[in-house]
Amino acid sequence: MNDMVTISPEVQAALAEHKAVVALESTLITHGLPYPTNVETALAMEAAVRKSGAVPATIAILKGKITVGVSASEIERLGALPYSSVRKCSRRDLPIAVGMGEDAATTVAGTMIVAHMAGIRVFATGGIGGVHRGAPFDVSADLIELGRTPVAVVCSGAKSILDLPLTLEVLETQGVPVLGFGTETLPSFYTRNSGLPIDACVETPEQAAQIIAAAQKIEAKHGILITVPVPEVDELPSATAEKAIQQATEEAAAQGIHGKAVTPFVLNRVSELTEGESRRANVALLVNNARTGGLIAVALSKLG
Ligand code: PSU
Ligand code: MN
Repeated sequence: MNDMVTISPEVQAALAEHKAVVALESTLITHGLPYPTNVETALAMEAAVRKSGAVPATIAILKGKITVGVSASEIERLGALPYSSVRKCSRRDLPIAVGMGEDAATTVAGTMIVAHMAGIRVFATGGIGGVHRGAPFDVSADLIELGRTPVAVVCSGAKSILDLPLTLEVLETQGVPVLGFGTETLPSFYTRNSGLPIDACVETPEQAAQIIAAAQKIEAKHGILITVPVPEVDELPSATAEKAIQQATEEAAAQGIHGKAVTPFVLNRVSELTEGESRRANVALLVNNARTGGLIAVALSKLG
């Protein structure tokens, strides 16, 4: 194993025994949710993975050390840091954070890279990055990473703050299968159905696991996207979500917010505009995806 990566004893033991492990990211802790909701949610996601019978492995960079299986006390410490003081690490940022000995959070792309280095095949999060509305050259590194790193990402699609049709086009170009877990259409984060068709619908964790195993057997070099709609009771009415997103995106542009600051700004502003409803949906889908990721990882571990 690469000596740049520290793996917790629990995760190490699970990997050695070919048990189910689910990677979890840290950007949603440092940039996606406010304190203390971020810490509570990260711990609730770990608990949901465990309840499904798998071992959670939260990934972050702690004082320059790439860490797989961040402890609860480190999650608490990261979650309480002012978000501007923590680097949001995608592929390009990883060597900077490590080289400079920083505390840093991994995005979907960053977490996929580390999960793959550690031998973890399933990763659960909220939403992947995508192509930004009105800025078709702002393509999240998450999409490119999905095209080149063989990890299955369980999520609620891409945030509806993005241009979803263009996001699907880029995923197609990158060769990434997009599966729906009990759905024929792409979920759009706060809402269950974007109306956009995807590649296949799987009804069970076992079916999802079969596709991950098949990709591995044919030595596919790319990831797989497994999309799970937000639970029905937690869904936002799509007109409410749409209106808030539209306004938040316009405000971001007007304030000159760009690059990796856009997503955290818009998530926060949408929550203000919906009086916290969007944040409740976000937390609910995160925990549900962690649970589902756990079930898929368990099914995959049974296939060898
Ligand atoms: N899911 C959430 N909240 C988040 C994210 C995912 O519920 O904050 C993060 C992920 O780390 C993802 C990032 O990689 O948002 C996308 O950022 P960008 O659009 O800048 O690529
Ligand atoms: Mn972006």
